Amino acid sequence: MKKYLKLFLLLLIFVSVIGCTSNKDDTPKKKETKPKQEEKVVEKNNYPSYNGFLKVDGTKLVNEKGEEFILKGVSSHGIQWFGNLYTKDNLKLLKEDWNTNVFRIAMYTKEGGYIDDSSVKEKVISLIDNLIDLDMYVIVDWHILSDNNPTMYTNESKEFFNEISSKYKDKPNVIYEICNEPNGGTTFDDITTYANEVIPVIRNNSPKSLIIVGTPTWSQDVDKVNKLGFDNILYSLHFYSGTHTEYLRDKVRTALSNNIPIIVSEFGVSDASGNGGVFLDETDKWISFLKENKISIISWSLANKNESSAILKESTSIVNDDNLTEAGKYLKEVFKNY
Ligand code: DCB
Repeated sequence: MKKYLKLFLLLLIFVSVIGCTSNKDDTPKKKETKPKQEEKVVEKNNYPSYNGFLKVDGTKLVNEKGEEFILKGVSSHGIQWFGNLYTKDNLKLLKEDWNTNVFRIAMYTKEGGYIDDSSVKEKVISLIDNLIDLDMYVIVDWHILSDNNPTMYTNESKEFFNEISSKYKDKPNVIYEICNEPNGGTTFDDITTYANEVIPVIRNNSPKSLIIVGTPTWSQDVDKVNKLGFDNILYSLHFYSGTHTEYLRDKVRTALSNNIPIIVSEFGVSDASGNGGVFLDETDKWISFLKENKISIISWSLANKNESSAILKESTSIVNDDNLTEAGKYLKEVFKNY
């Protein structure tokens, strides 16, 4: 026993001497680089429970405390087609493994969407409930597309947003995108006419809610925006890397210099059809530009359709690494580092 005690004491002395000599070295130490974390990248303070209602401050998004905040996440494809993919488990994977804090619900108005079949509203509500449970932000997107001018269904839109915004009036999670992509010659004046009808309906129920407004030419003409007379509005810029390049980033630069707050509520690594490519070099350029300007990003789309913008391989349904397409693998890394 004594022998062991002696050995132990010697060891103790040895260790403390080594400790002292190494402490004498006061040259700055290299920071330890943590091993790259593969899964579970949940960032503290990244979710609605901490940040509350988001606000627009100049061209930046801030949380309830006035701290800068960035939304990052994935958009659904049309919920009338791919609704079965948007399970709570998949949304949880997007939060925990992809480091996203928002999910966008693309509720098409035409093409079998809400105007054609109002029962898709029930899917929207159940998705919102799941996202609130998961402590994520959720964008409710009135996904106009073939109905190119939002004034075509102003009354239906008011009715829909009235119901949703009164149901979720106290929930900072819920963000309203009132017209996805005006196109077919729709002007910003048309959009203003529509917005001036719909925004007061939402704000009457939920005064602090954040609202996203689409811009002409499939939400590309952010340089043509004349600010609306409401607070806490973001204007959307959508891009598809195979089609939209530096000239569209120039429109963003113009908008920012006009003090227009921007969100990329939809982007794809494909061309503008949702297919072709993928165009990862051009997307890299977009992402570093947007990150530099602290602009929020939402990618198109969580689908298992045979098109290059879809993040899941055909006939798969769970958002795990085995099932990711090239777009999926790339986008996961984008969000983990954004
Ligand atoms: C937008 C739409 C979105 C569309 C994607 C890709 O449209 F917001 O709904 O998604 O960008 O085109 C695609 C799906 C397809 C589906 C098709 C119709 O990926 O699977 O068949 O919607 O529902 C854009 C964006 C940009 C331009 C044109 C469109 N552009 N567009 O620059 O010309 O005509 O759909």
